Amino acid sequence: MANTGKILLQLFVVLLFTNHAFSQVKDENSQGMDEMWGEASAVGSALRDGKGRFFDESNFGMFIHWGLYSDLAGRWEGKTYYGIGEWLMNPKVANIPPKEYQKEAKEFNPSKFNAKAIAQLAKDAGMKYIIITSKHHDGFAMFDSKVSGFDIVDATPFGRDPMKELSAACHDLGLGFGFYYSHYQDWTTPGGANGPKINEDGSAASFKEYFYNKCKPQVEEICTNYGDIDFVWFDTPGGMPKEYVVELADTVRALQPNAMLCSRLGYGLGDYVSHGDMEVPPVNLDILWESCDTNNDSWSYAWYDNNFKSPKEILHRLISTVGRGGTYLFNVGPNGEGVIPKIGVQFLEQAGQWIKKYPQVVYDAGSSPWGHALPWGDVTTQGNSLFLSVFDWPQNGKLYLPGLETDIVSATIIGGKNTKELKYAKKGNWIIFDVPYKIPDSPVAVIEVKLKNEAEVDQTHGIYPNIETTILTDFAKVSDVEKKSIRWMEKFGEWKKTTQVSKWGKNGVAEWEVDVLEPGYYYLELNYKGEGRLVWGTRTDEGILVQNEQAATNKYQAYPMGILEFKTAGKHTISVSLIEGNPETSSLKSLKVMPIN
Ligand code: JFZ
Repeated sequence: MANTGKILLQLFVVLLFTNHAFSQVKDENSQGMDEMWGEASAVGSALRDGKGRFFDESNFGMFIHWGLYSDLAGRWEGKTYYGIGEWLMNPKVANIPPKEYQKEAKEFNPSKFNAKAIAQLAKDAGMKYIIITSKHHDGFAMFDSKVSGFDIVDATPFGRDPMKELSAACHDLGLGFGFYYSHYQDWTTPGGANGPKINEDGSAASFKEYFYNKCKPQVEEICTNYGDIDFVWFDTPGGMPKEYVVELADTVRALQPNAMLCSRLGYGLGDYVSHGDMEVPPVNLDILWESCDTNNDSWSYAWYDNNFKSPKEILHRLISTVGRGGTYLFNVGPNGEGVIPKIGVQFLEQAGQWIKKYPQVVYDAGSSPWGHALPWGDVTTQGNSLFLSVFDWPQNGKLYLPGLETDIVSATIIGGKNTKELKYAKKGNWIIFDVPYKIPDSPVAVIEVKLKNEAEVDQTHGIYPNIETTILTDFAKVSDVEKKSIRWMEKFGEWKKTTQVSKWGKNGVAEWEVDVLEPGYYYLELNYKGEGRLVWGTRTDEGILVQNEQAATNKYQAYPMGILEFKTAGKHTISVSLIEGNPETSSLKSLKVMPIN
């Protein structure tokens, strides 16, 4: 892709991540969650100034959600509330009155908290820094705060400052350290967003009072009492008046000039963009950004939540994030005793053991010249070397790579004693590597491809002879339709996001260019939602038409359409149109092309 085209695409993608286009979840008592988030943009000078280098090179950090809610563990008065645990007291969840919630502090005694063990886990997992919740939306300070009695030292039997211990442990191990701080929302402090509307004395509470009596002085505390910090991670600024955001940013920059601020500070004043969808974006972004994700389903500990991401899944999301040009901030949730659940610990340690063998794949690695994930895995780079991380090892002894235009010097399976030079051949726009039938390393094998020069790649999506290809509408050229990004919650607090094509006009079409290695028959599936039964037509530039009717529901789902034939190898176009169905509500998400064997 030409550079300007690439930048425009990236700009477009950044715009998609701002909240304005998204449907809103409204609530009478409090602002909708979408409105709270604010925009996702950043000033973008941090890397030029050198300040952003540590963030940019690390590529992997630990996020920790830990607070009073961790002790409640997703349960209130005997009833379990599923969804993100740190929102337990919110009216949308258990609706706990602030006074009653505050009383819970007396029960909170995380006596098994071991800062050294947590910092060591981060290090063993291959993470370079820790960012932990100093105060979440519930208003409870997990540090020694002189400006609020609702903090872990004053209000609990524990009486220690775990943030002192954790910041010290990180500094000792050479890890970076930073704080999450909910600057706008404070659900137990009068005047905080979505907090009590009246003060103790019955007078009307103002945000100004909350800001000057609690928020700003606490931010001064976290920026003063814990040595040098590398991050301040503010959150959910949507609706916060700009003057306060500016004042808070100035406060942090004066006290901690090297701390990186994430975009959730608000008003584009952060140093890097934070995406919060527990997801890896589909397209490379050429800005400083991070994807935050969690190791199970909730951010904070919940007693029932053991849906931990496997070591392979952790590595896949990490490497794909790095492949897209970002940094992966991966969350764990210690419980009310201060302990991270065992399965989560084991999986992180296993992922870390793999990273120790392949540090060059992750740290300071460049993004994928393909600009998007490949069906078998993802690509990261160092100089003229490509690292192909193969998550789905081929069964037929061939690994296929489309679009590489630079000459290859060598291709080698790396990873200790399994090192093996590979034979390869060129066919059309494709490189075909001869690989062993058995996966050379588990859970992920890596092939280093040394190139003569920096990689030049034709980013066209390939149609592979041995693995299915899913192509999102993000990559479609469209006309006479609406293409937009939407997001929605399934489980409470777990956001899903997709780009969709809907509002089909008379000539409405979504079109993809693909590169076919082997002509022949392929199954075609479309992923869509809508009402009733829909008829879709899929055409190729060779005059092949696959037209079929299938059901539709209000959730995205894949449906088989039939067999698509490519008569010749090489570049083709695939165009999808809605033939019958409600043109407003019929929405297409992606297509899938699968080899038949
Ligand atoms: C926020 C918090 O409300 C949540 O409790 C957690 O701390 C998470 C890391 O951040 O939730 C968000 C905020 C923004 C997005 C998603 C979840 N977002 O922009 O997609």
